[in-house]
Amino acid sequence: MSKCRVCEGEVRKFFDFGKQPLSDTFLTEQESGEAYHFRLAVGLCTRCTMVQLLEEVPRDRMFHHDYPYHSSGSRRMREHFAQTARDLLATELTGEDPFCVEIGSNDGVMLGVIKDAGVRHLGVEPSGGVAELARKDGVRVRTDFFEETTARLIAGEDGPADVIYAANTICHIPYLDSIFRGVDALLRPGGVFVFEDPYLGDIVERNTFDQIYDEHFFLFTARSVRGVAHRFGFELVDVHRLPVHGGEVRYTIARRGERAPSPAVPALIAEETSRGLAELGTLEKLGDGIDRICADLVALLRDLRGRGLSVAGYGATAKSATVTNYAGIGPDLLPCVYDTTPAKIGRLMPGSRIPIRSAEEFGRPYPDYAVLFAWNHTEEILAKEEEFAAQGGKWIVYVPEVRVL
Ligand code: DWN
Ligand code: SAH
Ligand code: ZN
Repeated sequence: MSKCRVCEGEVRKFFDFGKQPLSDTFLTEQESGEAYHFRLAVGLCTRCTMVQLLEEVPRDRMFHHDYPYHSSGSRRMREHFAQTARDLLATELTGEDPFCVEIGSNDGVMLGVIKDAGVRHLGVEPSGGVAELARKDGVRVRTDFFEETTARLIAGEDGPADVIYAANTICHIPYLDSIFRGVDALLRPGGVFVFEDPYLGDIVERNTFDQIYDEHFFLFTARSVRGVAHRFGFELVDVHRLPVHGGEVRYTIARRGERAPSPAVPALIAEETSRGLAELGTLEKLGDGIDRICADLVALLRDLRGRGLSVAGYGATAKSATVTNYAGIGPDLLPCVYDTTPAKIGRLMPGSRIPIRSAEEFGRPYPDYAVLFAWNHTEEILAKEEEFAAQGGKWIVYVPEVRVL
């Protein structure tokens, strides 16, 4: 039995992927296969309904100078964050000399737009390499983990924040108590804490089990977020479903009593209840889908290889580590994966040790089939690589089920 990271209640496991490598550690050919492994298992807190991993990976093993993910690698995500910045500027950053803090600002994709508007800002980003990229664009960044102590230091140096924003970061942080105490120390009265993360409702609906990996410690629902906010004197005052990264929710949180909650909050929680998202039985059914998808994908790859057809992967995503390692897909079934990220090219996929090549080499020559590991960027990638399909190439997707497009 494992204890809930939020309320110390009992966490009941509903799926176990066994030992897994870190999803964003890309070794070179020369480095041995003896990489760090941890047990990737996920469960539901029977008391506060928070869905979470059972084992925590030490944060410095994941988020360090060489963290490879660049948020700006997708055009759609650049547009999404530019729109987010414009919305925050128009709604929350309207007072005199407003101040915006972003937790997990990565390469500055969102804060760059806040900076261009001439608004005071600060990114808090422990991964030094991506923080440096943001600085090169003129974004102010503190290379640090956001937590209570950091928040108090920022409040002392820069004063209170009008908005504290985070995308795809709060679900990465097991120590939510320190986060909320930090937000309380830094947020001005009447300010908001806004964050967006993958939504358990979408993961269950579309079988996107590869959203489960080391960095995604929590899989949130409106109900579980409302609960954790409440514990620390805050209130969930708004929710918005977002189409990015396969389905997310943006949560708006204010100090209790400061803002009236939108009807969207109880409406989404009622929907979650009717779908049984806080019931072990519902979540256990995910497992049937995971095993079926992995078996179908391996069978398809074996069949294609057996017929002498060439297959490659597209997008060395963090998510794909869960798929390749749980399904047992190695270079024999999938000889290489193409990706645009400089820090991944020429290295090996975690665990499976499948070589990664530059996406520029994708057409030299095209494989017969390509597994779209970056399925959350389907529209963007299919448009960019239209020549692949035009020349008879076929895309393989595996969520919500294995399918040749
Ligand atoms: O939560 C997280 C999200 C925001 O980013 C982090 N924990 C880690 C990371 O997860 P991911 O690696 O699964 O994210 P993406 O955005 O699905 O990764 C896309 C990958 O595909 C990148 O390595 C870049 C690559 N790519 C590409 O080669 N060609 C992406 C696009 C759009 C392309 O056209
Ligand atoms: N916000 C970006 C990056 C998401 S990747 C986007 O949506 O694309 C997650 C980021 O969170 C990484 O850049 C990682 O270094 C950062 N991170 C992890 N723990 C953190 C913490 N305690 N405080 C601030 N950033 C953190
Ligand atoms: Zn709990």
